Amino acid sequence: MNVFARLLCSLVAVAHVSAGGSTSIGLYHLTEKVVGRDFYSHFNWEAIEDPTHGRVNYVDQSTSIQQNLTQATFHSFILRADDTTVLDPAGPGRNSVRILSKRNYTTHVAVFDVRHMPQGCGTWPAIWETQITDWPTGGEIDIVEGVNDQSPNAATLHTTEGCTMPENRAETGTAGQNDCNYLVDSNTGCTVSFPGGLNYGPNFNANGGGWYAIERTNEHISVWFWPRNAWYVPLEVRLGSPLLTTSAWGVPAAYFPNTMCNIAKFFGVHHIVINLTLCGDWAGGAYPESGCPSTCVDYVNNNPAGFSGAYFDFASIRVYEP
Ligand SMILES: *[C@@H]1O[C@H](CO)[C@@H](O)[C@H](O)[C@H]1NC(C)=O
Ligand SMILES: *[C@@H]1O[C@H](CO)[C@@H](O)[C@H](O)[C@H]1NC(C)=O
Ligand SMILES: CC(=O)N[C@H]1CO[C@H](CO)[C@@H](O)[C@@H]1O
Repeated sequence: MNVFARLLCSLVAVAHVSAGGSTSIGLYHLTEKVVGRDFYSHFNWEAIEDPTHGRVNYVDQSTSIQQNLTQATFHSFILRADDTTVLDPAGPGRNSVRILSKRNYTTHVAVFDVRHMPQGCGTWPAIWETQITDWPTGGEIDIVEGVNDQSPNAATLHTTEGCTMPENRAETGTAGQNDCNYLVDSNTGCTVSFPGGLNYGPNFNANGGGWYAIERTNEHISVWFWPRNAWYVPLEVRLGSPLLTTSAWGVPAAYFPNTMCNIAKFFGVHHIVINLTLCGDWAGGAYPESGCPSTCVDYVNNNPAGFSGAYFDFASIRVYEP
């Protein structure tokens, strides 16, 4: 039996146990696989005003293709900021891309196989999920997010009032604020910093990236990260298996249980969003302490070459549903 067949057998065995016995060993099926050119049909390009006031100009799909801001091959999808243009300070910001999944999800697992993430002063990349309308009603789940190359990655929930996280919970990361209410401390959210040095920015990239995974159910929201060369990457994740359970994935980096937060109430029908903004509320606000030169907006305007590493390279996104 090859490794795949063995894996399927063990998953089927788990499914039988769960059907006969206790409730929550969820079995998920692959319902969406996004590789290379699939990104063009599975996502909408959002040429919108940056809601976080960044020094960016989000372009539409044809512009992004024409300017090489997105590029697809059989096994890769690149999404980048412009790295050739010196900007007119009075004109629009640096061209970049924000994409929104056409499909929507409630209970699901999503696995993001990322080879490279945007790096450089002023960058604020994010992979996240939200309801399209009425934010913060419907909630927001940030899976990958950071600014100005500052490690580590943080996973964060943002909600309306009434969703908080217990002090002690089963996660390997370090919790910051535990109130997810967007009105507390200027929308800090309930946030968890990931352990280890390979989950964000230049070190993530130098290591060949890795996998981020989210599981959302009505009982909990969990986020994991595995560096590219880690021995403990679950086989289903490494192989992109058509079936999986998260039961053997170990303690997540970030764990958000429903004990003090009615997840079904605070989180709506979500879409995946991938965006790359520059400066703005967070990256701009944190810029002076980042060790980066000049001011954020001046740096973005005048240093196109500083953005040559400001790109995502996705090997795949796989979404699984019950
Ligand atoms: C886009 O990339 C192609 C192939 O690498 C190149 O020939 C072309 O000049 C690039 N276009 C722009 C606008 O950079
Ligand atoms: C979610 O997607 C389904 C299937 O495409 C669609 O019928 C439904 O209207 C969507 N729901 C929301 C809230 O966007
Ligand atoms: C400009 C833009 O789309 N910004 C969004 C990028 O991602 C974060 C999530 O971490 C959102 O909060 C921003 O609104």
